[in-house]
Amino acid sequence: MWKISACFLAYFVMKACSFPALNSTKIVNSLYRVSLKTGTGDDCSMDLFGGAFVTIDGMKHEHCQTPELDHSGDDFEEGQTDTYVGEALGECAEIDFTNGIFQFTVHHSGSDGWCFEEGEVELRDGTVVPCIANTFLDDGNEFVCPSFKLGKDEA
Ligand SMILES: [Ca+2]
Ligand SMILES: [Ca+2]
Repeated sequence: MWKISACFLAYFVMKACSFPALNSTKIVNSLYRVSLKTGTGDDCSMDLFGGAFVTIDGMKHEHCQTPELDHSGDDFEEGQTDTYVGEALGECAEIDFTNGIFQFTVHHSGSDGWCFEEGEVELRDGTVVPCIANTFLDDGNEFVCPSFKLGKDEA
């Protein structure tokens, strides 16, 4: 009998303790990954004088902007796909896109032009939004990549 009561007690203690823990584990559907592919050809790569960053617009008008994208290797070389995750995404790694994203925009900065061939963003819920660009960006040009996926249920 004593054993059963102790079990009940332990059960309720565990229940009581687990509630605050569950509440603090908020699932945020933020940006998980950005991948950008650089094309090949004249002036396609970028070095010191060119850069790129991404802005994202959510279905519920959420908005975020990454810092200038920079990973530990040499970014934006011809034919190379650069992938950015974690701290490289700045506030975009925190902002919650609850209903997914409406579009993302790839922005160029600086005076070294860049061949933006294709890109892809991935949210924490696994939604991947691909974008075929095949364009040349220079001097602050931008390219808008629409998302035709309304949500993971419709996919
Ligand atoms: Ca260039
Ligand atoms: Ca780098």
